[in-house]
Amino acid sequence: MKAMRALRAVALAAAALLPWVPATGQAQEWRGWNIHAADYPNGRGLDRFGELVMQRTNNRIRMRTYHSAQLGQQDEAIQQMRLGSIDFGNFNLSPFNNLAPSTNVVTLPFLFRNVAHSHAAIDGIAGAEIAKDLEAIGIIALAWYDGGARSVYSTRPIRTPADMRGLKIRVQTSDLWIDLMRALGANPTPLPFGEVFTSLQSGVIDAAENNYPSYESTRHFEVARYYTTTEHSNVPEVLAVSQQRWRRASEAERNILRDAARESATLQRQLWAERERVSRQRVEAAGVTVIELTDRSPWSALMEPVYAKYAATPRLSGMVQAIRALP
Ligand code: GTR
Repeated sequence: MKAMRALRAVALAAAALLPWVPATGQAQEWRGWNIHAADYPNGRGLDRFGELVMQRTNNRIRMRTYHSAQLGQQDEAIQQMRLGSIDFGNFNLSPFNNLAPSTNVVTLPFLFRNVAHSHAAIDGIAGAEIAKDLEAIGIIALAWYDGGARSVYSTRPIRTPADMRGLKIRVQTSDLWIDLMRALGANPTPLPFGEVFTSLQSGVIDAAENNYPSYESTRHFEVARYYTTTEHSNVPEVLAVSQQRWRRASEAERNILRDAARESATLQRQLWAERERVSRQRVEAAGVTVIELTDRSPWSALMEPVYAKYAATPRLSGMVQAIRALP
């Protein structure tokens, strides 16, 4: 009897410890989050990441990505990653703005000169700082996806900053985004991505802002027929795993995860460039009016307060300077 009880106690103690034991031999199931459809460049990147990890761990880590926001909207998914109930995912960096200070820097309007400049920043100095801030909130950044140039789209034509006055525009959940739109005279409303279509349709909002692929894949273009190439932000995206999983991974598994993430980012970036072209063609073919801006200086001139507020500390203003100094 005594022996049995002792055995049971040992078994219970072992079971309590189980989640913390590096599971070298036994298979694990990892759940991945994706806001977009499976055939979107980011969905293809995540699926590649999963395949590579499964192959290289001989299926010891089984990766399953839930596409199309099946596991919830972005802000919830970030919380779930922090708690460890979602194991990996691809996130835009703006929903981290209120949680991880350095992500504000790469959200700042008109910071990047072009795509190559944004890649140089996020693959270098900016990425290193952001990875530190994300780790502090329980998220391990492994690679950076292209987030594309974001522009304003609306139910009415927008040609100058004056046209933004009073415009009810959807933004991501981020104080920076609220201040950015206020600096343009607009009336920003934070809403989940999945609610933008119906909110445009019902008139809760008049406008939103995103890159061509998101504007097209969500069919927002059917209800907001004017796309103005403000290209006001080029905020990158992260491919990340939860710290809970990371802590338990062996060094060999971490290397596999890092390499697979980088390879998936290379694929995502290639597919991204192509998808931007295709999405633009699709919305134009569907009769959208694209308003091309050639001079964005009247827009960027209004952004001073946003820089003053969100790049205020020496660390963040130093990042801005270092990014600007990149060739
Ligand atoms: C997309 C991005 C999503 C999400 C969305 C949004 O460009 O890929 O992760 O952030 O924008 O505006 O909510």
